[in-house]
Amino acid sequence: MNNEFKERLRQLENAHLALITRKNEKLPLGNGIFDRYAFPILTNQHAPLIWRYDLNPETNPYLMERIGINAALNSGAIKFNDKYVLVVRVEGNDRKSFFAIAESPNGIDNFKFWDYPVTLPETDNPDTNVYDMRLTAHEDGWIYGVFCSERKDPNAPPGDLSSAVATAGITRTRDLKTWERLPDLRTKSQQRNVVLHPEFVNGKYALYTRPQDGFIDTGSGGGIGWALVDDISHAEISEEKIINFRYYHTIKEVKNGEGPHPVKTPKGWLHLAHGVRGCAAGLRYVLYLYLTDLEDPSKLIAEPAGYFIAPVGEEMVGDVSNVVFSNGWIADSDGTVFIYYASSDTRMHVATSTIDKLLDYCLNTPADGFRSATSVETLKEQISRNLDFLAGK
Ligand code: M1P
Repeated sequence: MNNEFKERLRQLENAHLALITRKNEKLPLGNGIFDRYAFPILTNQHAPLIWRYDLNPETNPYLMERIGINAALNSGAIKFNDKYVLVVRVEGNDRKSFFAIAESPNGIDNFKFWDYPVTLPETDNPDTNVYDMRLTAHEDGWIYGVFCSERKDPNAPPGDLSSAVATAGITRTRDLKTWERLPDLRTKSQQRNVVLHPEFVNGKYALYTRPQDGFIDTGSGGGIGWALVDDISHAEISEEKIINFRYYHTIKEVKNGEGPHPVKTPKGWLHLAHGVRGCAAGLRYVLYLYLTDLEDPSKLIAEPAGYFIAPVGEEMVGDVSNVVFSNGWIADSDGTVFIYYASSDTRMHVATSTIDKLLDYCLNTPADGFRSATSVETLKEQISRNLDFLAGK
């Protein structure tokens, strides 16, 4: 090993260790609903050196990166063996995504990837790309991972190398190490953002869906759907109903999708979702919350107007700019909620809140009145209440 190689390796190792052990800090003076943190929790640079470099000076004398990692994004999340565990969508420089596990002792920093990525079995129809896994520890005892499986559109005309078909792939595990692949979800339309509800409903598996006409466009797909399935090992949707609609001139005008599975709270099922609208800069993705009935998780009971989290600062820029996306959160037994979100399809962040705060936000933030005039009326009511209060009435 020559000195130059040795010195470069030493510097790479020091920089990597410093990055993955950096302490994260809660940013001061948030909006009272949730707190942001100073640093992303995972980036492409968090990927282990043993993934990216051939460390043998005989075969890599210049210590070049051999397998580049482009991004660490949309991660499923679960508390497992007392660790905060993410199933990260890692995207290589070759544009292929795969899943890899990163764990942290405290949920806000020191996330470290396991040595090997997830070996996800294929079906008879191999996936071209897999991404955005939602994890569900189901009451049947398995941990399920439902993800998007993307394949080239078999009906694309010759020369069209972009058209794709999105399907929900289903896998399950008990230890996050060995994964069993089940047949893909059978459904009439294309599907992304499919999420398994953690409890049986009427003795059946319940899925949040997002029916869409095309790979990017949801077309006539009206929003977040709900479907019951008899057998998860041969999951087929015969009936789907929309439970969270898209509306004109809202943050989810173009499309929306369920995030991770909802959290059960004393006041209902708390849902995190993404909403998409179009603008001159392209699509803008933000996160929003809604609450559904404890007895009937498909029944909406509250939905604040507008977004819960939108991209700010460096979050606004990346491979696909102006995007925040979440498919993982962890609710701890003390009521703390760790919200894991990706910015601009590039890096992962954490925000923290509590069940009490998120319920207060859902139940007491004004709903959308769908017109400028109704927004002004809502604002005037609050101003007037505040002025009365400040005047001591
Ligand atoms: O690029 C933003 C997001 O676009 C897609 O979201 P949706 O399914 O709502 O269209 C997904 O590909 C997602 O991975 C990505 O972050």
